[in-house]
Amino acid sequence: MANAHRHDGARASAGDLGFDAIIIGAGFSGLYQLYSLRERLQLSVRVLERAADVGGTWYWNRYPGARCDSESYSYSFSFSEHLEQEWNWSERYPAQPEIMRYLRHVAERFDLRRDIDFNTEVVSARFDEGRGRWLVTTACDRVFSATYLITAVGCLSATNVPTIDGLEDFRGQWYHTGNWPPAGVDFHGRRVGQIGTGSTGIQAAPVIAAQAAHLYVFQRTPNFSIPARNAPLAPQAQAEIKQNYAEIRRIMRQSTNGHPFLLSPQSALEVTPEERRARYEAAWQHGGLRFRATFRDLLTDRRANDTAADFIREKIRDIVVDPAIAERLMPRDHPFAAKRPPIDTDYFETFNRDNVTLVDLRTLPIERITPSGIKTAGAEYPLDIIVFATGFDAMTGPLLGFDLRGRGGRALRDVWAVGPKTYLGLQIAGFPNLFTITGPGSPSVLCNMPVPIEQHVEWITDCIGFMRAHDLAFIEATEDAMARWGTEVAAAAATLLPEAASSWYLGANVPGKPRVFMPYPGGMAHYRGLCDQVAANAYAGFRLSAG
Ligand code: N01
Repeated sequence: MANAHRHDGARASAGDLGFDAIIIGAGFSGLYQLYSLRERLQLSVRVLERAADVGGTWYWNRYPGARCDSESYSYSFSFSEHLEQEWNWSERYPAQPEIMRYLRHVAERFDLRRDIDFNTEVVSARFDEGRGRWLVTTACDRVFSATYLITAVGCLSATNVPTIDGLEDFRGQWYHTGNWPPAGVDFHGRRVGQIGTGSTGIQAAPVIAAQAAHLYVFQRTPNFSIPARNAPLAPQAQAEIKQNYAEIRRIMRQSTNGHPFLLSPQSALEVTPEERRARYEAAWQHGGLRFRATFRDLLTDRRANDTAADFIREKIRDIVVDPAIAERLMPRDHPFAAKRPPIDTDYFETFNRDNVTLVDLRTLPIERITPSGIKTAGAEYPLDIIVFATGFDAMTGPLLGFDLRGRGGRALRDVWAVGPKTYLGLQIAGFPNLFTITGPGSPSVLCNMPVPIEQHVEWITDCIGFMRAHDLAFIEATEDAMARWGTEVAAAAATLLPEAASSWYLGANVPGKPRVFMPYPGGMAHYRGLCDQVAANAYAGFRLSAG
């Protein structure tokens, strides 16, 4: 507790541990926010983290095949040139253990651990109007107080285990991919049922199939997927990346999604069919999320999108030997990339294996889980292990997972009863001095995550620096600004994105969750410009007061 009471101690009461800032979460965002507030503003900061180590989502998502879909060198911090130059990524896409090594390295290199409490789950945070401070309580009844509360809880950290009758009677083991046992799971000789074919399921299935006696993939919605084409990063490639980092980062900051490539300026409809096919083929061979950038209008024009969707369906038909299985794997109910597009290593190929069965839940849904397996409307599948690759209560789930209360004791759960409302995804009216890193209403999950994370952390740090320089005690989004921003997010979503009816972007994957398009789809570069303008304009849309 070396830093306790260093600054705001006088305002902390005897019964709590007082800091300038409390950060909840020690993933990418919590680590960088800690570093920024401590090193740039010399604040006293405490990070509260429920896991036993740093890592955030990567700590929990240890499932077989877990690997980042962003290219490794771009899925990294840009704030330290030394860090960039000293760290070597071994593969094109980093696997979960490598990302954990990286984040541990960051924590040690910048001496961050001394300000983090691990195994510390926040159960409530409320704004004490009398003292003008946040009071944060943990599961072990420790109470912290702080001037600023910053949530760094991630967008995909609240797991979604669907309610299926009979799960409690299942005699085998079951796991959710987002809360995977640290010791791993041995699938050898086991009959495994995997529910879910999102990015996670698409990564996990080939790895599980390689070990299991038999894998049953329970698919409700077929998904588009592009080959990742993962490979080791040769020393020469690593050296080139390091030499060109400044330029790579420049492109990432200019891009729509924070990736190291730009969207093509051309429409899919303005080239000949031969040219279009050649472009898609080249992107397919190159692999990865870049496929989505082949033409500028894949997310805005249904006819353009159809050309990409047709191409991918054709590939599925080519790869999967049994035409009936291929047909069942072909997505037809949503445009390509309207749901977050997965990238894969041998996903469609997996269905050519003798020990893999595709169970199509669209025609014969799951009826219940029995003591010995899963029963659909068509058959009963005997299983030893069930893997839930069923995703997350995304974006709002992590913020509503503890009792968060602002002015007048108003609970965030009530304020967001019909869907999340924020200003810029950074603040909520009625919750002074609370900042939500990559909150709903910011580009967040539509991007290569370290980019929106760094942008938010730097904006928040500048904002707090401004407040302290001008003797301002409180900052709070106005209701007006929040309403205007909500309208702007909805307007920017007027693309093909909301057409994916079951998408977690809309909250549609969690029964009863309000259907609101949650991330801001206006582009990362554009959003950064808006945030900069707001700051330059003395934080227009926020109410700043001296207390
Ligand atoms: O979750 P998802 P995810 N019965 O919600 C199915 C990021 N990520 O964990 O589509 C049967 O996408 C559901 O079916 P449907 C990435 O942003 C990143 O895969 O709702 N099925 C769907 O198939 C990603 O988008 C990386 O009909 C049920 C699946 O479960 C996000 O995390 C890797 C069901 C859930 O798919 C979430 O991906 C992995 C039920 N009751 C993930 N309930 C990297 O970059 C749900 N499903 C490494």
